[in-house]
Amino acid sequence: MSATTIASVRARRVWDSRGRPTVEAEIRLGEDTVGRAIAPAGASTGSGEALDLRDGGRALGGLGVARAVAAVNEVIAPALAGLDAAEQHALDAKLVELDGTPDKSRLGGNAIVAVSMAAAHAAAAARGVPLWKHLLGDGEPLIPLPEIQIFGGGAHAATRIDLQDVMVMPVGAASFSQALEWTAEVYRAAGAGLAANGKLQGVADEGGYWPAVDSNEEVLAETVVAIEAAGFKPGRDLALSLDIAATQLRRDGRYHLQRDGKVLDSDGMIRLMLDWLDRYPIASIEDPLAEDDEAGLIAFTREAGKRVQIIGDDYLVTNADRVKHAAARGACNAVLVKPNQAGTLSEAKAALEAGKAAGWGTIVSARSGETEDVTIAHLAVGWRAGQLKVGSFARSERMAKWNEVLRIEEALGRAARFAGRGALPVKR
Ligand code: 2PG
Ligand code: MG
Repeated sequence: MSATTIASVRARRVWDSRGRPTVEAEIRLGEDTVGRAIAPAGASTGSGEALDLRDGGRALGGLGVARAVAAVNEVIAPALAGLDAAEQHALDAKLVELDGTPDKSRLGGNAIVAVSMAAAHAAAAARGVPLWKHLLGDGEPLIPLPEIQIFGGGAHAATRIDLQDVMVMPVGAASFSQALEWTAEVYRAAGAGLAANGKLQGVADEGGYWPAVDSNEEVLAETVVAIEAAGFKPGRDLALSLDIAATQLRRDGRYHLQRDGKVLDSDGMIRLMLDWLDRYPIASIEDPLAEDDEAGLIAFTREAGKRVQIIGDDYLVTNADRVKHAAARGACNAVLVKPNQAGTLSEAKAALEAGKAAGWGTIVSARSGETEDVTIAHLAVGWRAGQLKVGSFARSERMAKWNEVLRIEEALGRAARFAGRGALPVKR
């Protein structure tokens, strides 16, 4: 028995930021070392993601997690007892083997990811080091450039606007702490601007403003105005970043932009994005085309891949093989890394490493359904991702992550290296 031998594994039902049930896993090593983690949940999911196991039926809208909790307590727990929590690869391989399905639908991606992350926390606790340090190995920690939502739309705001995330990246900031301070000013200015025009309808799922605007483009303009109103230079200090989440817009092979009254084919979407790139200081675009529109993603990357970061989310679903395939074909130049899309930390890390090997940008990301769990803050630093996407600058399930990175940056002191603009795969 080593200090990192797993004594017990158990799960419980807890609740996420949308008030929906989710899985918390707890791993005990010896008497008093505990690692704990909670599964997040997406709303705009890619079809290739690991599947959450939900109970179905009428209660809780079918979203109950009794089966996923039972999968941990009855199947995973006995199989993991006695294994070494510090051997993440072996442990994750065991989880994959126990599940036995390609999409983790037997035990549930929610059950599996909670256990995989809890094991990492337990191993770090046993070593007496923070999780980021446990994950880092010999490398130098890297504080990520944040990507922070100002306006929320799409599946996170009843399609009030079609664009899902309109975000800022504080590319000119010298530290994470400064990046957050600048964002706070912009977030405030954006809210005040909307309220003054009678266009503020509250906040969307990730804490970004829910805007009552007449067109999608209006939120791009509003964001630029907010950056200026806060006293910053758009593009130089803070750049725009968009998650189009285009899979959600595609029906019958065409893209439906309801707010603009437009139905576009792939070329039309590409032309629209290129036009926005010409007229707005956009540093990053995620899912500009749908997950099944690979030809469109290749064409857009050919046109714009030298001037803007192009992130694959639904198309890549945190899968190393998909990243390699996309890199070989010239689709995208960055990968979003969501641990629960893959199901285990090892698989998520493999996707990130595949992105790095291709010279891509790598962004560790939260889901729209989140909790107080701050694992991703540590993954971003310890895996040297360079970028972190968490949602907006409001609601504590978001702020918990931003604040955790602040603590890490402070603890590192002079050794803290902020990735800043250099984290983008495109220098301009
Ligand atoms: C995304 C995420 C976060 P969801 O699309 O990148 O914004 O949303 O978790 O709903 O997939
Ligand atoms: Mg996305």
